[in-house]
Amino acid sequence: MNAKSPIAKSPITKSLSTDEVPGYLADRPVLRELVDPATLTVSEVGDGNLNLVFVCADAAGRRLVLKQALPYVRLVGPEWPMTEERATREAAALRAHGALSDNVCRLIGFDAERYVLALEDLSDHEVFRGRLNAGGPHAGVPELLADYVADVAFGTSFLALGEEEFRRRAAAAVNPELCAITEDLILTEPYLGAERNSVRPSAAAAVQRLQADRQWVDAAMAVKHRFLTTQEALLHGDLHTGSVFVRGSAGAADFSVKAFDAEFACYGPVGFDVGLLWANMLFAGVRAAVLGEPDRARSLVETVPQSWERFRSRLTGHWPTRHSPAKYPDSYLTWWLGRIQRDAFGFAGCEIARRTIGLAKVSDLESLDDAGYAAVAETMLRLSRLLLVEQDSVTFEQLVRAALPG
Ligand code: SR1
Ligand code: MG
Repeated sequence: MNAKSPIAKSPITKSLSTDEVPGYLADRPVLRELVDPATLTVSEVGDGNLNLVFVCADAAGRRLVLKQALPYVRLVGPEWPMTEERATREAAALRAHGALSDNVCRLIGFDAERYVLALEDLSDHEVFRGRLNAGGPHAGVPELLADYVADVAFGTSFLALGEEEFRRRAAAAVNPELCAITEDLILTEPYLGAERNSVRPSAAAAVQRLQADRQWVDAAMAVKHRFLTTQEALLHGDLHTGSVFVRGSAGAADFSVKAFDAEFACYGPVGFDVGLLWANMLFAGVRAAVLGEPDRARSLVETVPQSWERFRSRLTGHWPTRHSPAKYPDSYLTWWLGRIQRDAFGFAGCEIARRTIGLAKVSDLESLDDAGYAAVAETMLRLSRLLLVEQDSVTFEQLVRAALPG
């Protein structure tokens, strides 16, 4: 080999095309047992912000999903490069979470060279945000997501693993590039200003007022500090309603709730996952109120206290199984729950700000006409201030009242 021109592996992984997927599966013994590459129909359905997603179905009706990390952020394009190692981190998180909860998409395999995850097909599910925007049922979904967050919060913490194993797992799960997206988009730009921010004219004055409000900005910076300095458990890291598949309704035999898209997974404060979920349920509730559905709005907003009660009870249920009971008295659980609740209020306030002002907005708000947009944005920005500035004292009653004025 010529020392001056070594045969180097291309730094850019080759992206799969729909035409290449059958051949890709045919080369992989485990996967070709699950779907027949010879009779495959493949469609690329990725509508998220980052990746390629292929749904593969064979003539016998068997299905499999492949998700490939692109070397850039799909939402923006190749001018925003992004490590494909995020797929490796997602695979590790899905494996860890799947061992602790049924409410997460099942990982079937992972190709670490091409950054391709093979995932269970959930085509008979729908994205929760889409269902909420269409006025569909939500009962039981936040509760199962609260169970999921509690199960992984406990199961990946030092309380379940013991301190040494916990530190090993936390070190193995570092996800700096994806955390940087969160730190910028959710925890910096809405407050300090950024070119990527945008709102319609009707919300511009309210945003200017907030960005000049030191209490709001400083509270957000304190929340950012929590994200950067806290390692409680292996978070999902992006638990909004667009990261959840649902099928059927609570009580029905086919009811199913599965979190997916875990590439933002990292060790962090448990309140981050709880808070993102709350912020996105509040968007759904405030939207319903503005669209003239007061009962549905109340029911959606009340999922915030209800999911907290479910989370509290589920975490408390795990408590007797902790690794070293003598080292952690019951008072520790009481303190931790209080800390998680305060964190969740703060992160909810930040997620609301980001989804209203920053990059990667939500269809709950963006699909509304100007009058609807103005009304929802106004309430959501008020909620963001309440959750951030009053993070340590706000009650669920006050939050519900603020979300449903009048
Ligand atoms: C550039 S990625 C933008 C957003 O998409 C993901 O779903 C995360 O929420 C991230 O912040
Ligand atoms: Mg996503």
